Parts: sequence; structure tokens; C-alpha cells
Amino acid sequence: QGRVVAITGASSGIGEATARRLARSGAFVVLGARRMDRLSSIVADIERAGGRAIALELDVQQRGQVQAFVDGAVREFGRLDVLVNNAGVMLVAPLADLKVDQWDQMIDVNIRGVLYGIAAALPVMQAQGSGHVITVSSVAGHKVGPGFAVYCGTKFAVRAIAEGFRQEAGPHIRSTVISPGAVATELPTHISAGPAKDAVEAMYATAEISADAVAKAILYAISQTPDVDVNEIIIRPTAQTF
Ligand code: NJP
Repeated sequence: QGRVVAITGASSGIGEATARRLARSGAFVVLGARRMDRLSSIVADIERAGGRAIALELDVQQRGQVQAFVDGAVREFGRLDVLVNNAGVMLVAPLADLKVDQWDQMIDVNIRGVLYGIAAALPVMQAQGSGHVITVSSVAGHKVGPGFAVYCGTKFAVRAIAEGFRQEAGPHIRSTVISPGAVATELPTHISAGPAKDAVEAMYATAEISADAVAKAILYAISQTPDVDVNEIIIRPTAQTF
């Protein structure tokens, strides 16, 4: 109730579901992503339902934009209680395809974007003496499968960074890693056509949970009393075997 929560990658999938669910629970939400049309319509929905939200254009690959996103949240609502570092891309392909531009994009969005979020939020949270960073990693941050080498590398990396953040940020600042399995979102649609995309679609066809199931896990972590830090939640479809 009344918490200020900034969410990166809030224009679809897990970020959108989290913005909607947290706004319903009484949080003030700040939505960031590149597709402003999508963000504006989500904000309009939230406001129609009596919630409070703003949309800010954000490319997490640009450090200045991430700083402006956090600054905008603080300017609008006076503080930042939670940063959900959620924006991500999953461009699956065998290493031998040498899709180096896609490797760079995954590193820039999934790792650098998370670090830029920490760089912008940590000073604010330390000055407040409280805060919470949610890092959206993956079951792919726990094990590696064919075609997933670089994506898994980014998700292992952010779990490590989130644990370092937990240790270093300060006694009143919390760190939660959310590691989902297969979630029904737009994420696999960006994979280049070919056998890797077909394999991912076949995997997802066997089991998927809704983005709102992950949003509920995020709400659970945020809703604990300040002395409780839920460090990681792994959440898979019951039928997921990978
Ligand atoms: O995917 P999707 P998810 N700057 O594609 C944004 C992880 N995960 O909700 O900029 C700023 O619907 C993009 O916004 P836009 C996954 O790795 C998922 O599934 O407008 N934002 C959109 O809002 C990721 O970390 C599954 O295009 C950028 C959002 O990111 C997180 O969940 C499983 C951006 C992506 O929404 C959310 O992904 C798992 C940029 N440069 C982990 N680039 C799963 N779905 O199965 C992208 O283990 N975005």
C-alpha cells in the first residue's frame, strides 16, 4: 500500500502483469520500456481502475535513460521503494551460428540494464535507508541447455550480481531474484526463425504459466515485513520437465 515501485520492461509479459497487480494492491507504479504506446494504454487502464501510475520511455541499454527513469520515479512520487529489474531478451541460437549482435543485445539488456538499474537506485535507497531490488533471472540462470549458452550466461550473471547486491547494499535494503520457468509472454517471439525457435516453441507448448503467476510471486516478496528478505523464488509450470 503506497509503495513506489519502478518496473523496467513493463510494456508486456511479466512486467506488465506486475504493474497491473501491484497497482491493484495499492502501489504507485512507474512503468518503463521502449514502446510508449503500450505503456500509455496500461497506465490508462490502471488509472481508470483507481490506481496511480506513470509511463516513462526507457531503453535499458542506455545508462542515461535508466538514470532518468529512476530520477523520474523519485520526482513524481518522492521516493523509490522497489526497483523491478525485469527488462530482458531471449535470443536463442547455437553458438556456431555466430549471432554476435544478438549476444551483444542480450548482454546489454539482461546484464548491463540490470547494473544500470542498480547504479541509479542504490544511492536513492541508501539515502532513504530502505529499498528492495527485484532481479528477474530465470531457471536458465541455474542450468544450461542447447542454444541457450549466452542467454543462460546473462541469467547466471544477474543472479550473482543480485547476491552481491544483497551482501553489500546495506542492512535495510532487500534483494530478491525471481527465476521463472516457461511463462506465456512475447519473449520467444523475438527468436530468429529456425530450429532453435521451433525447439523453444515446442518446449513452451508442453507447459506455460501466466505472467500474473510471476507477478503474484513478486508481490509476495515485496509484501514481507521489512526484516524478511525473500532471496529467490523459482517458479515453474507444474508440468515443466526442463
Ligand atoms: O517477455 P516480454 P517476459 N529497454 O518479451 C522490455 C524473464 N523470463 O515478460 O522495450 C527497455 O513479454 C520489453 O519492452 P519494449 C526474461 O528474461 C521470462 O517474459 O517495449 N525494455 C518488454 O516490456 C525477462 O528478463 C521467461 O520492447 C526492454 C519486456 O522487456 C523477463 O522475464 C522465463 C528492452 C520483455 O517482455 C520479462 O520477460 C524466464 C530495452 N532495451 C525468464 N528490451 C518466460 N517468458 O518464459 C526489451 O525464465 N525490453
